[in-house]
Amino acid sequence: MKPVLYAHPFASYCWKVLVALYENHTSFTYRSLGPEDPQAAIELEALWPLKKFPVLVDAGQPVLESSVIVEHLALRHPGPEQLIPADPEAALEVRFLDRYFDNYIMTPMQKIVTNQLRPEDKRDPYGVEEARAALDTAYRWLDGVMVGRTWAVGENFTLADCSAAPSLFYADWAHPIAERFPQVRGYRSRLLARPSVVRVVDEARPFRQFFPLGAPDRD
Ligand SMILES: N[C@@H](CCC(=O)N[C@@H](CS)C(=O)NCC(=O)O)C(=O)O
Repeated sequence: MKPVLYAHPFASYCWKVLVALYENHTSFTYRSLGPEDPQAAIELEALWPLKKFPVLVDAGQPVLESSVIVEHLALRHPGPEQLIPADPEAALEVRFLDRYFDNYIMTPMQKIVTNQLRPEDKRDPYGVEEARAALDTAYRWLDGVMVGRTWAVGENFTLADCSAAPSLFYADWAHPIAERFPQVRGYRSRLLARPSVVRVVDEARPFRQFFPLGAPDRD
């Protein structure tokens, strides 16, 4: 039986898993969490009361959290792209960078975006200022790391790149990656040229009008 993915095409954490699925041409059933399938949201809540997505159901078992889903796919549905290296030391670096993109790029990016969704009198400009400063620090550190690397941990595309793609895509929209970070800008461009990422970006295009800060006319 094919795994079932509850996800939305515009949702950043869903991209992480979709990129992994597309990298390995893994067959799955896509339950899109939109008005066209209200039952999908009901099922999601029954699977995961926190209602966070993506959620994968494989062989009848829910698999929760995007990074764990990618690890699960690598174990149960391996393909030509080894998204978790066999070498345990290399795997540690991949997992660290996956955490880096989630915690230090995605989280401050989401702070800026969700602030915009709040009623005007409930916004948090100081928190947004802090998030922008945190992103600049995260870009600066990553700029040093990416010198001489094609992908996050070297020459092979991994889980860390699956995380980097959505986090750098949307972070650059929320708080542009400055020209003084050429390695990060170059890495983002390489990610956006990767066929699996081209596919998720294209699938998300119809929803760009809903980007709370206004989507830029690029990418
Ligand atoms: N740590 C979770 C984060 C998932 C997450 O925050 N997903 C967003 C969509 S990108 C979501 O569920 N948003 C709806 C909500 O927060 O209620 C993961 O890695 O799967």
